Amino acid sequence: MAEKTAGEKIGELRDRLAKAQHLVVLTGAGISAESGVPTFRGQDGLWRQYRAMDLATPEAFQEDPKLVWEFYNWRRELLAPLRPNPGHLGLVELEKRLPKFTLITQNIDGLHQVAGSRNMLELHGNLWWVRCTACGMKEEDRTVPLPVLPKCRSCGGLLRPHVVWFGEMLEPPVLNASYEAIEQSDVMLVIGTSGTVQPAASMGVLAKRTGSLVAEINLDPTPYTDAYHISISGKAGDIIPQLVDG
Ligand code: BV8
Ligand code: ZN
Repeated sequence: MAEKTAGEKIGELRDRLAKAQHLVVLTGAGISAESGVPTFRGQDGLWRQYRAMDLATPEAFQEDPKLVWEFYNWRRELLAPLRPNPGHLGLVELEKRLPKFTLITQNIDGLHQVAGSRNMLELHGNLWWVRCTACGMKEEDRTVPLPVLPKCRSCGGLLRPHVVWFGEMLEPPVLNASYEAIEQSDVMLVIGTSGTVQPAASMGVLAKRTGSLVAEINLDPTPYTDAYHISISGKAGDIIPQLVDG
């Protein structure tokens, strides 16, 4: 049978979404690319001569907190002026129209919140939040740049970015809520993620196993593309608005 055109696949998915009872959406760096946020693994995923993966670890912070904070301050300065794009906004529209909607994001850029998404889970934390390494106090702080080694205002301890580093556990309540939503969903969209970081990467196939229709939207194929029911190749900012019925 001839491969369906992107237009046919978009039409089919739009019709299915219009009837969805509980839509779950997993997003990755690709949905923020059109807002100007460098993706994690794209060529722009580098900083000075470091790879983001080498700095986003507890070991790197232990070894050189100043360097790691310079990396995060660089990202905060880069992201501060950036705005949501039609992809983020299309998800806000879908959330308004559907009986139940859960957004699970790997992104730490906070653009989904700015766009107006409500029911959302941040698997990997948020770049605009800090957490005290001594007393655990956590709060949003959009100061740009933060002092190089920011201190907790209640105990004076060293602050760290409130993000999940490689090798760190995701927060159990966030992970459990994600699995619950996935099991209850009847449709799941997997948007702009390369499917390389666990446990997020396996969430699409979990949804499929628990009976959801799973569709991927990505510029490129990913290791999970063949496992999904529908895979649409293209830009999130172009495709998502076409999925909002009428
Ligand atoms: C955990 C916050 C378990 C920080 C992030 C070996 C050694 C060590 C660890 C591991 C290992 N093997 C597996 C692991 C586990 C590790 C992991 O998966 N590593 C991989 C890389 C091998 N995972 C972890 O460590 C996780 N924790 O497993 O703990 C555990 C158990 C017991 C005890 C202790 C621990 C924690 C993972 C969280 C890491 N933190 N971010 C920060 O950002 O500074 S992850 C980071 O990658 C970002 O959050 C990002 O979102 C995420 C995933 O990347 P993507 O979002 O997919 O982005 P990417 O650039 O890769 O892809 C972009 C995609 O978009 C591409 O496909 C592209 O084609 C597409 N695209 C581009 N433009 C567009 C587009 N699509 C549509 N439209 C466009 N316009
Ligand atoms: Zn403190």
